[in-house]
Amino acid sequence: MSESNLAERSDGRERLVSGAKVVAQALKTQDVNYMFGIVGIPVTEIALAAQEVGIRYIGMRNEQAACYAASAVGYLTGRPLIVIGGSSERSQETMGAFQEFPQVEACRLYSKFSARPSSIEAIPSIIEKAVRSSIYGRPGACYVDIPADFVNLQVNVNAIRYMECCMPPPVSMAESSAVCMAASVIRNAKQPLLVIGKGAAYARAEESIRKLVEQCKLPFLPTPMGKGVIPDNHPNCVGAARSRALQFADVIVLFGARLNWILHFGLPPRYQPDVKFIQVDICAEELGNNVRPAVTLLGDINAVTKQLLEQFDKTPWQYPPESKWWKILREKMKSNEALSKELAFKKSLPMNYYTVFYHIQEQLPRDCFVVSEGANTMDIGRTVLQNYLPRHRLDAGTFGTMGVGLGFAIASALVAKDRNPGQQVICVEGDSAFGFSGMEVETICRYNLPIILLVVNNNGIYQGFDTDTWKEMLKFGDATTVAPPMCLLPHSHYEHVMIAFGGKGYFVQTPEELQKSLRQSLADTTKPSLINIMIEPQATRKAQDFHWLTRSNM
Ligand SMILES: Cc1ncc(C[n+]2csc(CCOP(=O)(O)OP(=O)(O)O)c2C)c(N)n1
Ligand SMILES: [Mg+2]
Repeated sequence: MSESNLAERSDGRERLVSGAKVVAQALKTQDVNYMFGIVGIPVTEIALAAQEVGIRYIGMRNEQAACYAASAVGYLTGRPLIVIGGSSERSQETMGAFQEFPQVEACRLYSKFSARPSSIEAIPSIIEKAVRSSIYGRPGACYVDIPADFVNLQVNVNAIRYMECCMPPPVSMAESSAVCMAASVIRNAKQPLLVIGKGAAYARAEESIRKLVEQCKLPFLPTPMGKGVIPDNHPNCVGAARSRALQFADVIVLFGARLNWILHFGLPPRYQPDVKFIQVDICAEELGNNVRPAVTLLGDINAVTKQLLEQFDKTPWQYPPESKWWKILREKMKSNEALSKELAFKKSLPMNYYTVFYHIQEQLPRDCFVVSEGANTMDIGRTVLQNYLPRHRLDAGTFGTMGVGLGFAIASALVAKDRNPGQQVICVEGDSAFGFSGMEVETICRYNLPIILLVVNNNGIYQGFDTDTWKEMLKFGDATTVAPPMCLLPHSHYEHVMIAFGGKGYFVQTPEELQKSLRQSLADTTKPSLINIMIEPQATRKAQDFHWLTRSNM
């Protein structure tokens, strides 16, 4: 029966349902619990319908930030990002309809699944496919296109068949001969290292990996978002000797960590030319990428780690704690930590990055979420700020995308509110990074989320000018021709953005002011706050062993 026939029969005898309601109900049935967006024609009704079926709707100020927030909820809850786009009416296609664009084709490049349901009746199955595709295998975003005319079109309720919630992703395990081989390579290692990546965090492999580390007494190194899978203060964590550990290890086991730029592609001079990599990954295409691995273990990281543990249960083995390797790593950690402390304790003003992070770390609640973005701000912050729980650090990650921070913080705060009330979110932003999604401060205030924003303000991107230098510079010409491209307006009062929407704002220039404002912000859980921390505009990170290959200034 054609849709127009069904619509004509809306005479009260038939129970009708709109396309918007079908979308909402189909999402709810697939266990989608949060929706982020901005409404407008034609999608307003979808947001309303979502609220009606019990999905939490969070209105954001920018679609980008909405996507970042939804992707962070996906990381935290295991229900990755499904993008729903309202598109033009089908009958106007190719005619130049309002906002007409080939969205399904455009999204195909960026998503695992991109489709437009052919009818309202097809919506539930397309949404089930999108949700299933997003969580099976390597997780990733999916796109569902909803033509404008579907939103308000009514169809007979009985014509809609909601798909049951898709099954959780099937758990795959590695081939047993490969597991034996991996165990043997580890046993024969002289300078072993485990690298714990974001994949391990997503796979919730914390218990099994910790068991492996402790049972075999192996050193481990977390990647930025692998931090917290095992606490940073665990005695086997060699995070403070990162370059040394990567450079001299002879066997490296990668748990859900890609050999991309963050791990310097697995290539010399950052690694030994004959280093043996053991890759544990959910994604087959990742195995053997950039290097020829000694062993590949394809499967769910938690399940595969348990397989490895079985080997070491059968024939127990420990890496000797008094080895030369441990001595090298411990010495390097000690000297690096001493260097950071020395910088942190410098009394000069304006403060440097290390001083700022040292004081933040002193007060950081152990169970808080730490969100961060920026260049120096994120890189240095990561080395000082500790994570004690898995999936509690969210940063700009592999893509180094600035603008993610506030969306990530909003997502973390919502999940915290639902699962663990009272848990706080600390969002450490460079002043440039903050600017990308700064208007989301209004969103934070509107939903009164327990977020403390810390803007580490050096008046620029990597570096900036102080007020006097800025003024001097302007004597030489118009800012568009003389201002260095990294410079932002000096002495900006970002805290007023928070005050504008009813939150608390602080402007701090000394360690004492920082301590005090942070203490107050942490204590006042009734309001979000923003602390604008002025630092030395020319401050940088300490000298790196491998500066030329550190693409940290994305
Ligand atoms: C979307 C996007 N645009 C631009 C960049 C280039 N970029 C890299 S870091 C950065 C900002 C760094 O400045 P800030 O956040 O103030 O941190 P700082 O290094 O000054 O501490 C920018 C703009 C990027 N990574 N992503
Ligand atoms: Mg900056």
